[in-house]
Amino acid sequence: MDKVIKRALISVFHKEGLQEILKTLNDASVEFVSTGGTMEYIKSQGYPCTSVESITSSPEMLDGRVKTLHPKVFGGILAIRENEKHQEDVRKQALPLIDLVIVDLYPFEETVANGGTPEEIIEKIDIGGISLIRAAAKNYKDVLICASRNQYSSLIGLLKAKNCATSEAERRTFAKEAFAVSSAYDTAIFNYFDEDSHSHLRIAADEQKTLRYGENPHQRGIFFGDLNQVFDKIQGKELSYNNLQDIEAGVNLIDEFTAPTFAILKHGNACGIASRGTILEAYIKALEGDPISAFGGVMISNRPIDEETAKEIDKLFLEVIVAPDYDTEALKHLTRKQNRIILTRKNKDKQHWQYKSVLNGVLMQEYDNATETKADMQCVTQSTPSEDEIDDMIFANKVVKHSKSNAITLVKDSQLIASGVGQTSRVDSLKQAIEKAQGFGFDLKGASMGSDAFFPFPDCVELAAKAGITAIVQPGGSIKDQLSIDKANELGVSMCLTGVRHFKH
Ligand code: 93A
Repeated sequence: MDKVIKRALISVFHKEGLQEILKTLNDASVEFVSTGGTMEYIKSQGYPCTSVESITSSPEMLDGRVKTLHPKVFGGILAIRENEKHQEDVRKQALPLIDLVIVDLYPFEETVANGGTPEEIIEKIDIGGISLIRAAAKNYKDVLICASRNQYSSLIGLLKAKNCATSEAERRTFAKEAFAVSSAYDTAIFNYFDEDSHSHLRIAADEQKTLRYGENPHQRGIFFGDLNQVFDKIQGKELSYNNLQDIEAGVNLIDEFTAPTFAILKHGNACGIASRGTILEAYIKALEGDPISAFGGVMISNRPIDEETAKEIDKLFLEVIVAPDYDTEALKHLTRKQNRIILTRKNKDKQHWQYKSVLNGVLMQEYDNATETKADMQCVTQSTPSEDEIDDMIFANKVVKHSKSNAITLVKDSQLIASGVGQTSRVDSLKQAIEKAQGFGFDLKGASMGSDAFFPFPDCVELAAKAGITAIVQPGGSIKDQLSIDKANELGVSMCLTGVRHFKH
């Protein structure tokens, strides 16, 4: 049933844009309650307005740091209308029920961007406003929240539609937006306080190393940073620009796995990776995934390399090997070729942010630290995956996360049997993967498949089933998810959705 707004609490930093909202509310006889500056503005527009101070019987204090932070205000927002106990408190404490909260927060980000002093910036951390937003959004069953002036036009539309009456679903949508505002606001504050952690860029500038060249010999390349913090180099030629990129991709990938796991990378993508009881078996299975691409690759192990494994690795031409340690006997084999770069990984610490230059600027984002486990595999098909298939789906999902988009991975028995990466269409990635797997003689019957993003059409499911794949993991989230689910049901394939997309470019 729709609820009608009777009282609105308005506390906004930017006053402009409120006129139509005030008129609409006033026409519906809504009472205005407001903080100092906002109240002055409302009155200047010719509307009556109750001050928050008169409700709380407490003056605004500490230069405005405390305006709305009072039980009378928050009680009036948080009280559940249908709860007898709450209503008893409302009566006892004479809480004025508030049905609509409109807030526009102190402009924290703008103050930082405009080069405000530390004092000015700190004063622009809104406390009361953010609490009003969260309280009203929490009690969306009774209260409508408008958490930013960016929402004024949708608010006007909503208020006008039913003469200031709103449904629970409408209030929930505004509550969702409100939490988006409050979380982005706090993230901006976090980023400001976290500023120091970007100082590694400056530190890195002190540790600067000219590389032989960039991605290609005609491009110059420099590395800013201190590799000695990360690796001990046992031997080998200078690390190249491309080696560094592949090693970065490799260590991020291998850190997803706890069982003995070996990965071989080319151009930032795994061409082979497997988990097994021993690192020797893992290496053999990783190589089997694509013995052709492995040539000249970057190899990463999450276990020390023993002599038997080193003997096998030594048969191959490889650029770089990274492992937590090497047995003395193993090194005798590995160091036979002097150019081979052998690194011991000594520090797994990863910075919080990653950077990329674009359009004469720098893009910065947090690393993709989301790793889905069994609990995240939501089965959406009639057919449910076996325990082995679930393990393989988790494995496929981890590898696809570290493969370039669009990416598809095919996994069987904790071994990558093929992937399709860097394609402009997902179905092409799948075709590539199937063709590769079959080309290397793999039987895809019973294989599991991972996809870094949802399927826009059911064609991938159809192709996968035709090739023998029996379990598929993908994030879901397409408006056409159901088409893929229906197709999986029709063809007897199990499908799990994780809800987490893993694009990588
Ligand atoms: O300093 S605050 O965090 N303390 C509060 O109790 C409080 N309540 C609302 N700032 C507070 N506000 C903010 O004041 C609102 O988010 C809004 O941006 C501003 C409106 O103040 P005025 O109506 O006095 O211009």
